[in-house]
Amino acid sequence: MRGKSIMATPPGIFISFEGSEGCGKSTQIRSLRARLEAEGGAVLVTREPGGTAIGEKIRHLLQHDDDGDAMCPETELLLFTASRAQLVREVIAPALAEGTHVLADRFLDSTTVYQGIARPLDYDAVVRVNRFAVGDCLPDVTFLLDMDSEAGRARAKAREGLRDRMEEEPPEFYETVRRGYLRLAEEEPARIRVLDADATPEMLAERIWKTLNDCFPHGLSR
Ligand code: T5A
Repeated sequence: MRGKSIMATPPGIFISFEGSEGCGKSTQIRSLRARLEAEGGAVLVTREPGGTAIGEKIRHLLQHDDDGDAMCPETELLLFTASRAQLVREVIAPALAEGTHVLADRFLDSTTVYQGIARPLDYDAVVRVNRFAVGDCLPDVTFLLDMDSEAGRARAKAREGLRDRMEEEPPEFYETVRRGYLRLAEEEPARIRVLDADATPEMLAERIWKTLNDCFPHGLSR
């Protein structure tokens, strides 16, 4: 039982959210955070790239800095995974160890799909670099919010914001991303749960909550 001083604190649950641009990850993370906190859970939200001082600098270079235009795919891969390596050791692993649930807005599946499938890089090499960066810190559950990639981009573009280099690819790139995610979900159906992101935010939130309760029938502590 959580909170008994004579017992070790059970680790938090690690939940990642994946999908192409504008699929609603941040919206669902906000809902789930509120629900978990209402149940008394401690919750940490992370976003990638970023989430540490080093990671935020990498994020700027990867997404917003005009110097990033010259970036080759190998450098892009190493920067995304460098940001994640720092986030895992500085933030995610310590939080899980003290019993905090972690909700990650993107994690290693983003790299597998964007760099390993959509970019012209060797897939097996990307998987190896990915695993090296995170060690044994892997999500317990991943929600893949799946929707038409152009409809998702239209949602994302409707918002004002900084220039994002990663959102300037041709439509085929994002279609490849979508198919790549679905392929991963077929390979790992126990971890990656696919949800139709065209549903209303409220319906999606209910499906996420039900799935989590099915995955952790004895409560959201272990
Ligand atoms: N990347 C990232 C890599 O290439 N490799 C990697 O390893 C990693 C980690 C990150 C970029 O970097 C790439 C992938 C990305 O290109 P980002 O700035 O973090 O980019 O942006 P995204 O992750 O793409 O997220 P977005 O902020 O664009 O979208 P979200 O969080 O999925 O969506 P959200 O919740 O902000 O919603 C978008 C809009 O849709 C509405 C919301 O109100 C909002 O206006 N909305 C809905 N509308 C209708 N129905 C629903 N169900 C809705 N849910 C939300």
